[in-house]
Amino acid sequence: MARTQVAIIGAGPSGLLLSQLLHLHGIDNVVLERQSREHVAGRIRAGVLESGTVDLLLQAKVGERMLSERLVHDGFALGFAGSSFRVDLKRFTGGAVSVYGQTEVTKDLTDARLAAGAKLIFDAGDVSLQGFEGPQPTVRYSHAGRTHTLECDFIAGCDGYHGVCRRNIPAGASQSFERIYPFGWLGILTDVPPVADELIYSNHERGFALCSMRSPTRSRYYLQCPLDENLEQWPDSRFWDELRCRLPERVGESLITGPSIEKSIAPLRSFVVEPLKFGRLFLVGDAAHIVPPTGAKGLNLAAADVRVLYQGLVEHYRTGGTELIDRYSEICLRRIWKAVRFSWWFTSLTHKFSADPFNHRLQLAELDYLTGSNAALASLAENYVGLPIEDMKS
Ligand code: RFL
Ligand code: PHB
Repeated sequence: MARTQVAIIGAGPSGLLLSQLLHLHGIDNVVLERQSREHVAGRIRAGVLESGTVDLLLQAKVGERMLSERLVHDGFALGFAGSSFRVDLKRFTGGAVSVYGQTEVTKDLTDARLAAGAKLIFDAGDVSLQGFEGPQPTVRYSHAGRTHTLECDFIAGCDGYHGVCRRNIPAGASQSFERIYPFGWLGILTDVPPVADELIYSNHERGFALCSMRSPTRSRYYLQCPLDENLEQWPDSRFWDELRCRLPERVGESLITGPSIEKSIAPLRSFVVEPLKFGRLFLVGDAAHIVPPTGAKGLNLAAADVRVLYQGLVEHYRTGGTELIDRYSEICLRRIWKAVRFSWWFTSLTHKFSADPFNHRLQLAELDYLTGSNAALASLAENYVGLPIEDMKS
């Protein structure tokens, strides 16, 4: 039977980053991923990194390409009532965010792990967990037609919202909180220059739109759409017409269009499970919580969980202490709920929830208040760039 110190389920950003940080601290780990390497590399998701996430990637020694290719944004725009208002992140926080795709983060981490000879097993099927309530957990999985058992000290459930780890926590030992939004995001990726130098979050009576980017020549655009929509209903020409219509006129006029190279629909949800630790099983990232993408918090929250867990495990293997790993759930949940609140609020402010014009008027009033109040803008900016990293000592 094989043995490792930490068995990590899932090779998304949470699992790969945890694996890399543990490795740099001499802690042996194995990563089991259900999908192929190509599948994981092809997923287009997040685009905005908080500076705390950037720092953690640097600590993990995977930041070199990010530092040279990222776009540093010290502001973004809110579009509403036909015009556009710039939120000056630097003025209100002294900080900024980095635009660098999750695809690139995952690639940098995968390359680093494989170069270091990591035990990173793609196409691992039928992962199941045993014994994590006691001192000696095991993980079973199938790979290349054979069944394997891995003995370990701890299991990190980094397997996303649809993974198996969370479902292993016995009923009654955890509580989950969920809000499903009555719409999704239709996203396209396209090799045309972005419509503006910074992101634009646009509230429109036909629904929300977001202009984002991956580089000076690659744009990422999103439209709020009904949940039951399918991609065939959205040829590129319809997407561009609808996007142009939902942007402030001056912005829409300068939109450069081109063929999409990826198109997908994602549902929106808020979800939290409590606690995040059960015996020797830890839930990390999307396995434990989901936020709607409006605040760009999902990947950043996953990185924040990883920071707490790897430090706790390093402390444990150095001193035998369990103080930090015992408080993993409590420390992470404080940040998680604040991000859940912010993402819910930003979604509520910018999306169309009903045909009732009363709701739209309330949103416009709030946007008018927000953009006229330094206190409200400071609060938005502070949350957007990322709240301070938790003090783990108190
Ligand atoms: P992931 O990325 O879902 O990775 C989980 C991995 O586990 C594997 N897996 C299994 N492996 C083994 N056995 C099993 N039984 C398994 N079941 C699943 C999966 O194949 C996968 O490889 O979770 P992780 O690592 O926690 O990372 C979380 C982030 O991916 C997510 O929070 C972000 O993408 C959310 N998000 C954004 N976050 C940001 O911080 N900034 C953004 O700008 C941002 N934009 C977005 C987003 C998410 C979006 N979608 C598609 C929901 C934009 C969108 C459209
Ligand atoms: C993205 O570029 O994919 C992106 C940017 C900002 C968000 C969500 C997604 O809030």
